[in-house]
Amino acid sequence: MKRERITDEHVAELERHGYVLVPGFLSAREVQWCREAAAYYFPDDDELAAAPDRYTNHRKVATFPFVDDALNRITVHPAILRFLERSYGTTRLRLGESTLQVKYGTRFGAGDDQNLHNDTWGKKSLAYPRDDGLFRQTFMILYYTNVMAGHAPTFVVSQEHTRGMDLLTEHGMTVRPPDLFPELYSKETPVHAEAGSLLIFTGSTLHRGTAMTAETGRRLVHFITYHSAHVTWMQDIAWPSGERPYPDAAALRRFIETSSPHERELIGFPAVADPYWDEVTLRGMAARYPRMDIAPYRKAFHQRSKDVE
Ligand SMILES: O=C(O)CCC(=O)C(=O)O
Repeated sequence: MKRERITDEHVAELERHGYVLVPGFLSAREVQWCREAAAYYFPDDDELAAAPDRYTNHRKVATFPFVDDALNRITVHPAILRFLERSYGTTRLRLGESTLQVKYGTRFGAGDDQNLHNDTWGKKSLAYPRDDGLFRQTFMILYYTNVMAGHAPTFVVSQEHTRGMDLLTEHGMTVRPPDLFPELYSKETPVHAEAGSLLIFTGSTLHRGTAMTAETGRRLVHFITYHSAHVTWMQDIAWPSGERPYPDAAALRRFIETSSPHERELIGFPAVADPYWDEVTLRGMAARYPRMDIAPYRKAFHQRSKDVE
């Protein structure tokens, strides 16, 4: 049997510290594909230096579904899904976020250091969060460039120093500024990661992003977040629903057409066995997504219809 890319040792470290780095999670080829796919959105730093006027106000983030499929496939990477299924004890998972971000060296201007914070609330949550079992949100950062000192490493604080700490400060904040919490900053460590490494951390783990301090170069990372489908009160993505003029609507259609039923479920698409499927929705879906294999949904619907006869 092939060894899992995210091993039991990684999982044990995640439980102990609240974070774990998995070096070499992606192969060099996968990293190359993702960098090439990211070129659709962001120039590399030499290109930016050569033609800065062309990139005035250019975007620094891009979100799923991506125009180039390599980044969509990485979002549902089987090794990530197997790790999550083992952690949650279910295959019923939901994608919370898949966002690409770039930072450039100081020759293009200074960036910002974040304060230590936790992400338990994700981007939004209707309810007070929990960071255990089915309620946990799992956060991941895939590094597509080498992120060493000067290249904006993520800083983390091991939960060995923070376990049991309230998720909110007395002022109701998830953010802990250095003047109020200097002892936490004395415990933080930078995550130095080679391209292809994966950082996994839990919602209650204190961490922060930092600015590039190197003059040249860029940092390209991919934030991917999942939670169990049980947790319906947090972090859903607003999908592009019209075809035009949005290129991401076409990208979403392509993702749906080329994915398995299970992969579609990860973004909230109705499952094969869902009572949503009937003659009308089968026809509508086939028209909306002409290249999608509708057969598994049709088969399950006919089976259900026979069962009630
Ligand atoms: O970019 C990073 O290394 C961490 C970013 C982060 O913590 C955030 O945006 O909340």
